[in-house]
Amino acid sequence: MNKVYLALGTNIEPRDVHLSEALNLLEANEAIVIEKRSSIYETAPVGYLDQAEFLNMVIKVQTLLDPLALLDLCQEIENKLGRKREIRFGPRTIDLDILLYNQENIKEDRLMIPHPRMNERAFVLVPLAEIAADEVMPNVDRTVKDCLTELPAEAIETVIKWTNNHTA
Ligand code: PH2
Ligand code: MG
Ligand code: MG
Repeated sequence: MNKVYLALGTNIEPRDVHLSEALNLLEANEAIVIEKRSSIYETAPVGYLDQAEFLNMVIKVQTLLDPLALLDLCQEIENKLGRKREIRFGPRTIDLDILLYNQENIKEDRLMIPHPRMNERAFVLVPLAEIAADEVMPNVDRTVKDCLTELPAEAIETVIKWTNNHTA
């Protein structure tokens, strides 16, 4: 079995429905078991600023899929949920990113693991630290918790636990 962390992000409504559908589709795959999930966070957009706020979360999965097969599955789920690739870093119904795959460092045309931008992103490190604070990032040999403390407080403050206030 392989231990993997995945990040989920969405900023097109209904955002919480897109998260649940992505989790259901992952779990429907017999080669994947979701072991842990972080809280859902509402986060300010990073990279391309003129867009709506995101919901982000991180999950831990056990899987028999190799990294590229897992990437294929993630992209298939993104497509099923109506993902359009228009603006880089722009609005999306769902984004599924592989953050860590065991302790492997992978550099292929289609896939880099650890995810190349995760260390700078509070919307990834805050939920990841909630479920995996002591996990080591094999590209920098430091724990998630340590990487998180290097981010500016202003960035961490834009990542806020989200609760669904919209159900009757
Ligand atoms: N994803 C991006 C670009 N910017 N900002 C937030 N807050 N959350 C995201 O998931 C996100 C982003 C590209 O994947
Ligand atoms: Mg992404
Ligand atoms: Mg992506």
